[in-house]
Amino acid sequence: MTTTSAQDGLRDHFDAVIARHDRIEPRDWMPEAYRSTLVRQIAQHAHSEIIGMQPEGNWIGRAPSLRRKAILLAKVQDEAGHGLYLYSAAETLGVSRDELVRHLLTGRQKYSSVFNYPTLSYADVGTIGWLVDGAAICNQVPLCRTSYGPYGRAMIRICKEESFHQRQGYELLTTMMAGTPEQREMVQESVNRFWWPSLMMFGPPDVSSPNSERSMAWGIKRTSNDELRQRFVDMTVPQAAVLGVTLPDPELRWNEGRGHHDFGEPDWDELSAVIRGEGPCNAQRLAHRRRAHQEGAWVREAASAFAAHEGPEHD
Ligand code: BYC
Repeated sequence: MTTTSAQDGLRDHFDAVIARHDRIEPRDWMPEAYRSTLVRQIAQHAHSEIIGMQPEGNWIGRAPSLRRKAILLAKVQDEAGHGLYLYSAAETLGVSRDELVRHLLTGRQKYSSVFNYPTLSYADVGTIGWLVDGAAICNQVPLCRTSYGPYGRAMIRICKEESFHQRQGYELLTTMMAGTPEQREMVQESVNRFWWPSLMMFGPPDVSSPNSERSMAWGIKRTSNDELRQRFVDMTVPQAAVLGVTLPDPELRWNEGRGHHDFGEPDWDELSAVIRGEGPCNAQRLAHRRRAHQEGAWVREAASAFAAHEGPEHD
C-alpha cells in the first residue's frame, strides 16, 4: 500500500465510524480539525466546571445550617471532580493539563458565560442547581453519545451527578418557597437574574454558531444549540409552576401548533460581551483562579518531588 492509500484507508475508517454513530478512540486516526475541536470543547467544559466552583463556593462559609453547608461543600467538590475527568479526557488527545490550565489563566480558552454573574443571595445556590445544572443536563445528556469515546464516558458519570445537583437546587428552592414572604421574594429575585444567562449557556442561535455544522457532522455535538434551548424551556416551565415562581419573560407561552413553548430572544449582545471578557465577574473569576493556582504551586512541586524520589512506578 502506498502512503496515500494507507492514509485513505485511515480516513475511510474514521468516516465509517462516524457514519454508524460509533466511537473514535484515542489511538484511532482522526483529522487534525476533529482533534482540535474536541480539545477546544472539552477544555472549555473542564474550565467551566473549575470556574463554576466559585459562584457557589462564595456561600459555603455563610450557609444557613450545617446540613446546607455539607450539601454545598459536596456539590462544589463534585464540580472539581468533573473538571478532572474532563482534563483527563482532553489529555488523551495529546495536550497536557498544564497547557490547558495555562490557556485558561491567560484567557486564551473560554469557560461558560453563566459563571461571570455574581451570586448575591443564598437563593442563588438553589437557582444555580435548578436552572444552571438543569441547562447543563439538557446540554450534556446528548454528549454521552458524542463520537469521541473518553469524552462520552466522562459525560455519563458527570450527568448522573449533575441530575443529583439539579434536584438539590430544586429542593432548596422548594423549602424557601414554603418559608416567609421574604424568602419567596429572594427566590423570585434570584430566578429573575439567572433565567436569561441560563438560556445563553446553550450558545448563540444556530444561524450564528460557527462551530455547530462541523461539530454535528462529526457527531461531537448531537443536538443543535437552539433545539437544546427549546428542550430546556419546555422542561423548566412546568417546574416553575410547581415551585410558584414566574419566569421573567413576557413572551413565554405554550404554542399548541408547535407543541413547544414560544419564548423571548435572549440578549445576544450581552452574551458576546460576556464571552469577550466584559461580564460583571470575568476579571474577578480569573484573578481568583490565578491566585489559587499560585498558592497551590508548593503542592504540585511536592507531588513532583515525591514522584521523582519514589521512581517511575509511583509517578
Ligand atoms: N459561554 O459555534 P458555537 C456546568 C463560544 S458547566 C462561553 O455555538 P460550540 C456547571 C464557543 O466556545 C457547563 N462561550 O460553539 C459547572 C465559540 O467560541 P470559540 C459547561 C460560549 O462549541 C459548575 C463561540 O462562542 N458546559 O455544568 O459549537 C457548576 C461560538 O459558539 C458560550 C459545556 O461546556 C457560552 N455560553 O457550542 C454548575 C458543555 N456559548 O470556542 C454547573 C460543552 C458559545 O469558537 N460545550 N460560546 O472561540 C458545548 O456543548 C458547546 O461548546 C457550546 C457551544 C454549546 C457551549
